[in-house]
Amino acid sequence: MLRTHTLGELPKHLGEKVKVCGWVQDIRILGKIAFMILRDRYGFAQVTLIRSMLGKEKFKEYTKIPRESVVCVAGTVQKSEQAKMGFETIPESVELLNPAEAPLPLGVVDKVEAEMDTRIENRFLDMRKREVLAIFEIRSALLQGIREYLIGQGFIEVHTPKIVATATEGGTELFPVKYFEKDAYLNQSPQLYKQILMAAGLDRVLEIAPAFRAEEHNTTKHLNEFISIDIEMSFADDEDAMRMLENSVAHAIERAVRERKKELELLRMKWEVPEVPFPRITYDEAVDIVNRKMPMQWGEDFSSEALKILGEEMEGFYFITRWPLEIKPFYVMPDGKYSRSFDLMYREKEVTSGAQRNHVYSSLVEVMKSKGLNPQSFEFYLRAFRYGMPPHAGWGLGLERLTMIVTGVKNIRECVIFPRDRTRLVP
Ligand code: AMO
Repeated sequence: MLRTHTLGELPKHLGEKVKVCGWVQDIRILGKIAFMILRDRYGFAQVTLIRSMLGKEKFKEYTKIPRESVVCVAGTVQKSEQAKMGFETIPESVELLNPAEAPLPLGVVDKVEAEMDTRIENRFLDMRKREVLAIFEIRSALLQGIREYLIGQGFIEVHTPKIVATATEGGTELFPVKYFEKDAYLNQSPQLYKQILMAAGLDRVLEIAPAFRAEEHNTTKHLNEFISIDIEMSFADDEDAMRMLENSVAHAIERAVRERKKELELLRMKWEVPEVPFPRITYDEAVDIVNRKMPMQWGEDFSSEALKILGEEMEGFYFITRWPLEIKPFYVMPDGKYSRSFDLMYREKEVTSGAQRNHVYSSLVEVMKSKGLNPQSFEFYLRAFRYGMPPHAGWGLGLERLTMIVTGVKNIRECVIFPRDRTRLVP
C-alpha cells in the first residue's frame, strides 16, 4: 500500500503511524529543523523534519526535494501546539516518488495571477491551486445534485449520438466532420433525439453530455464544447418543465452548499438555497423593462445591453416566458404569435432554454417550412410524430453557465478543465 490515509483524514489519526503521499508545496529550513508542507486533494500536512532524528545525510536529502515533487512519507501523526494545523507528522522516511523540474512554468502558491492561457497550458499545475480545485468540486456537486433530483423523479439517463447528419438549433453553428464518404456534424443539442424518445414511450429522459457549437465569437460566456444537461418529459407542458427545472437547480445548489461549504467560502460566495417557485416574467414584460432604459423592438432577442438592464431589475433566478414564435427554434409549441417557451435567467445570464414542444405533425412541418427548413432532411425525426407522439416538454441547461453563477467566476473557461474556444484546441 502506497498510502494508508489521505491528508484530509490525518486529524482523526493523532498518535498513529501512517503512510501519506502528496505534493511538496513548500519546505522551510530553520537550522536543524525543517517544515515540509504536503498537499493532496483533501488537505495539507506539516511534515516536521528533525535533523537529529533523521541524521545529517537524510535531512540534507529530504530538504533538497524540489517544490511540487511527489513524495510518500512514513511517520507518526501527533498533536502540536506550534503547527498552524494543530498537528504534525514526524517522519521516519520520505520517499521521492517523482521529482518536479525547476523552475515551475506556473507557481502553485504564487499570489500573482497568471494569464488564462498560461494557466490552461499548465492546467495540471493550475488545478493544484485550492481556489481552482474548488470550482470543480462545486461543479461536480451541482451536477450530482441535478442528476440525483431527476433520477429521483423517475428520469431514465440516456445517451444519444454526437455525430449527426442535421442541425438542430439553426444551421450556422455546426462543426463539420468527415464520416467516411458522408458529411456529418458534431451535435449542437440532443433535442431531436430526446423528442424521438418521447414517441418511444420513455416518458422522462435525462441526458448529460457534450454539445458542440461552432460559435465564431470569443466571449466570456460561450464555449465551443460544453456540457448540456437535457431533459424531456411526456404528458407535460411548459409549466411542468419549469417546475422540474427550478427544483433541479434548487436541489443542485442545496447539495453544493451542503457538501462544498469550504470551497464556496474560499471563493467568497455566500449561497442560500434559492426559494422556489422562481419569479416568472413574460417576454413582453421583459421588453417593457428594457424599454424604460433603452429602445428595443418587439420580436428581437435581448442584446447584452438589454440583458444587463434586466439583470439589474431582477434579482437571482427568474424565468422569461412566452417568447415570440419567430425567434425560437422550429420545435417549440406555437401559441398564436407567441410560443410556449422559456429561458431561465440568473440576473443577466441565460442558464437554460426550454419549451413545451410542438407534437402535432402537420403544424410542425408548417413551422419548419416557414423557417426555411426542408422537412425531408428531418425525416428521421418527423417519422416519430406520425405514429403516436405524446405532448411533451423539456429543457437544456448549460452546466458551465450554472457553475459560473454559483462560483462567481467571470470567465466561463474557468469552469471547464480543458476549454475549447475559438482559438484553443490543445490541451
Ligand atoms: P440553447 O441553445 O439555448 O437551447 O442551449 C441551452 C443552454 O445551453 C447553454 N449553452 C452554452 N453554454 C456554453 N457555451 C455555449 N456556446 C452555449 N450555448 C448554449 C446555455 C443555454 O441556456 N435544445 C435547446 C434546449 C431545449 O429546448 O431543451 C437548446 O439547445 O446554458
